[in-house]
Amino acid sequence: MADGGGAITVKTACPYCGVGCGVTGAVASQGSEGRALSVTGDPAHPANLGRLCSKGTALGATVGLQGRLLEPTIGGKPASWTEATALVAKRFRDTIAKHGPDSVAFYVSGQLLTEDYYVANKLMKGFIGSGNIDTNSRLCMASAVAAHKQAFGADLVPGCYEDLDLADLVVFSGHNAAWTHPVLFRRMEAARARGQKHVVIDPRRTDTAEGADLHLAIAPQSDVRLWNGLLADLIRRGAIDRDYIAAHVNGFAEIEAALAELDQSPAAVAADCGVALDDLLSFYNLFADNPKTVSLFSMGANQSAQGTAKGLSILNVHLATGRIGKPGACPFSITGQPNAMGGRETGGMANTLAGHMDFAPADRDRVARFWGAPDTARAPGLKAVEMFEAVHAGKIKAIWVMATNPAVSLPDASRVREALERCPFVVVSDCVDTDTTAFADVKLPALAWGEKDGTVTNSERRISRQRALFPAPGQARADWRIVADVAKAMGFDGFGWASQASVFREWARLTAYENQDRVLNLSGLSAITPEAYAGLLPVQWPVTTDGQGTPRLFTNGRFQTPDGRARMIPTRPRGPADAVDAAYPLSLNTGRIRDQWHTMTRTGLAPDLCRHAPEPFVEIHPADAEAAGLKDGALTRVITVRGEAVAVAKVTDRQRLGGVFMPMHWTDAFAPSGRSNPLIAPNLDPVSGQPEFKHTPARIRAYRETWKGFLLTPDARGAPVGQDLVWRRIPQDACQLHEFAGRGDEAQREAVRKLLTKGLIGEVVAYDDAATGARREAWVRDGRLVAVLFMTTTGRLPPRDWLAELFALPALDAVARSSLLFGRAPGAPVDKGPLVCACLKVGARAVQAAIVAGAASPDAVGAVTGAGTNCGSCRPEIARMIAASPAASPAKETAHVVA
Ligand SMILES: Nc1nc2c(c(=O)[nH]1)N[C@H]1C(S)=C(S)[C@@H](COP(=O)(O)OP(=O)(O)OC[C@H]3O[C@@H](n4cnc5c(=O)[nH]c(N)nc54)[C@H](O)[C@@H]3O)O[C@H]1N2
Ligand SMILES: Nc1nc2c(c(=O)[nH]1)N[C@H]1C(S)=C(S)[C@@H](COP(=O)(O)OP(=O)(O)OC[C@H]3O[C@@H](n4cnc5c(=O)[nH]c(N)nc54)[C@H](O)[C@@H]3O)O[C@H]1N2
Ligand code: SF4
Ligand SMILES: [Mo]
Repeated sequence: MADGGGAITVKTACPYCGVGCGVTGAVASQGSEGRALSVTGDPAHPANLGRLCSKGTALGATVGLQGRLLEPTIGGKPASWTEATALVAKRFRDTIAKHGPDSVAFYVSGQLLTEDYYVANKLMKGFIGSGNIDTNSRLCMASAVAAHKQAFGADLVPGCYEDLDLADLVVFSGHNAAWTHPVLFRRMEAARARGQKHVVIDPRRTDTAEGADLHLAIAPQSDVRLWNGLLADLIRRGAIDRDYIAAHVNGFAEIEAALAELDQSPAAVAADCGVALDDLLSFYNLFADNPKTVSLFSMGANQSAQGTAKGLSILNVHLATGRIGKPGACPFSITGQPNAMGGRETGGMANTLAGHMDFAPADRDRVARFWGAPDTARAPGLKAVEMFEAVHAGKIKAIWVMATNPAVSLPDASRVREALERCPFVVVSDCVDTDTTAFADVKLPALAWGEKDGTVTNSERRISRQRALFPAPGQARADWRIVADVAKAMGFDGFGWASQASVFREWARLTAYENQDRVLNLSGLSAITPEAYAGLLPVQWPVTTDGQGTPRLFTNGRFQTPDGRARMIPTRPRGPADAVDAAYPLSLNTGRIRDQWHTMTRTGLAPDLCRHAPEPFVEIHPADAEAAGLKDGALTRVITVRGEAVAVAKVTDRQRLGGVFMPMHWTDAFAPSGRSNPLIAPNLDPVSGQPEFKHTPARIRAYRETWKGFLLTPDARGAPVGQDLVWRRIPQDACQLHEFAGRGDEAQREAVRKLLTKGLIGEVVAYDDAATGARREAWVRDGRLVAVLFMTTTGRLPPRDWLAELFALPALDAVARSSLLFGRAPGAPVDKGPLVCACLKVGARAVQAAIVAGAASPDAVGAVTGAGTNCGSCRPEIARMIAASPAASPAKETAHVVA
């Protein structure tokens, strides 16, 4: 539709987290003028009611075409679609003919649309006849899926977002919602202002924990003990719902017997979980007193070698108290990716077939009949980590990776890279070059957000439309179509859809096909017309009458088991897969930061999203830092049996003693030595196959650089080849900041300097002081700044903001020129500090100044600076800065983290 000003506005959905916010995009320009897009939250979308977080707000900065894959390539050389499709089809066909269907695999992603997922799964499981298609949701949701299936009979999420408004108590289990599901968190903060209580279970004091009524900083991996202890306590108090259990739940006697194997006294549980008895009792009291409880669980629960047990322990408590299927009461596994749910529905996981049907003969035959595919797989395929192990072992000889970056995001990432290197045939569909496309024999250019068109399902089972805002750039194509073309070229029938609407219709028909008792049923959409599909409003499945969704499941106490009753499954606490020891005494935990999305292929394009946490860091408890001789801000080696990374120490008591935390986001493009995943042990939950990303034994040491420096250039540069450096790239508004540090002598410094300055053209101003090891150089051409290089051995470097901003000027003025080598103009402000508010670009220094001037609440700081007034995800941090600030002395956080 076009508004009065002529801009085209389109309603679509955010491509990031599983909240699934509705977005209204207004395209201001496209084509040869470059793309300009402004986005706002869609007030009519039930998931967000108009709100967006910092990442959603910055979507406009990520739609440029720079760096996009715009044509297929074979062996690095441009190819036509006809050639690329024929080659992929031939190599897969030949491999299958020679080695059987299980010698090939697809590794797909929760960032595909439902239509893409459906087509990829139909090709692999239905027509190639192998179960070898798995999704990155294996790293994310697999444990919750397994728990749901065991307890409810199918992968069903009972609740909806409205329950988060209605609950009196919300428990966050391994869930840093303030950063990872910010729009939902704001909604719960509003409920909290009305009296809702929040309990956070997380070894770290996250921003979610900071403002909560109670934070249980449990020992890593002690969740099962905590939840089982809660169940035992509720039984002791008589606070369980015996009528509900009698009518709707099996297995309670077995649970009681299993609980009796251990001392369930609060004192014993508190000791095992490493929390104060009073805190434990506060939690148990809150739980007993508030029937309207929602227990959110996320990666702190799922990403564990006992992830399924953690999920089941939470479900058990809700089943025993009948807190399920009721307004304001449910266990709630929250999804990470925008379409993790769609993948679980269509069969993106190796152990399910499609439409919540598995490999039981009756299910399998039904799906095979529906597809007209007699060769449909009869057994599950390999799960993600096992899949790449099979590639490494040479059992899988051709793999197609779509919409995920396994060279960065899988555990034991160096081994994954080895596997990709060895694999005879690697196909990667992506929108940009990544650490994974570096291994591709064939690269296929996919449509990106803003171009693709189809459906996604969010955490509350709500199906929303993603719609195109821009025409397809270059030769990029929809993922479903790329796969369908390969299927046709392999000689298979049943892939001839004219549009995504017809793919969706077929998918909806499958969910309804011979459906006696499957809750996942889209029969109300199975005859949807292209026009209705185009205008489809957000709706929660099951949808059995046209246009009418289902907010809550299990409202009648019936589950999808043969007897309709839920199953309580006993769980037993145990330690992490690998215990810490004298050599590796710390537990390495990993996860997310507020403003980056996974491997940074999109959020890394938005300078504003790169300034809250500009470079890899490791959070360390003050006592552990002291023991290792590490100061806040020091470059730190984090070492495990598998690998090593270097990150900036953040010394903080928000981290539990004995543990360290690293974000997962950095890649070769941004900080090759700051990647977390080469360190991670590939220990798996035996039931779900999900890796234990939250625990690997580790040790820390000072990096002890002997020199460091930074380079500012308009273009992005990689680390100089052949040098042992810690290298980080941090995008700025008008240039790229490269920070580096080394341990070599003068010869290394000189070698690095030569490599960095090679090819720079312009008038050079330089300053060199052998005594202090200082080297400062600037290049100016036609009055414009071309590059700036600062190096030092003494540890002091000037601030970066002023220099970085000079790259925006069409010409340097005299003051700027004469101040270049000081790194700062007389009277120019020092750095803004890390960006606290990414939405309104407010730095730590401005927030600090407002606090010093008397702003005593996040609202007051917001009134003065604007910080926190858009998405609000920085409000916990502002509150912390207020609390930490004796108004007179500037707090530590204002120091530039890379100084
Ligand atoms: N900003 C941002 N938001 C995102 C994403 C992103 O990349 N960036 N990704 C999206 C995706 S795909 C996902 S899966 C979600 C994940 O969302 P979250 O699960 O909230 O994110 P994480 O930071 O991975 O982990 C959550 C917490 O688990 C804690 N934890 C570690 N070990 C344990 C333990 O043994 N027990 C308990 N109880 N807690 C533990 C960690 O300390 C961490 O604070 O976020 C989604 N949203
Ligand atoms: N250490 C550690 N590792 C982790 C985790 C952790 O907590 N700790 N969390 C895990 C979890 S929960 C997750 S979900 C994974 C995420 O890990 P990944 O899936 O590897 O991360 P992304 O960066 O989201 O990768 C998505 C890729 O798809 C591309 N892309 C985007 N849209 C499209 C599209 O429409 N089509 C195609 N073909 N490509 C597209 C992007 O450019 C990008 O390269 O990481 C896991 N890894
Ligand atoms: S909370 Fe943020 S990242 Fe998640 S869907 Fe909404 S705008 Fe996107
Ligand atoms: Mo995830």
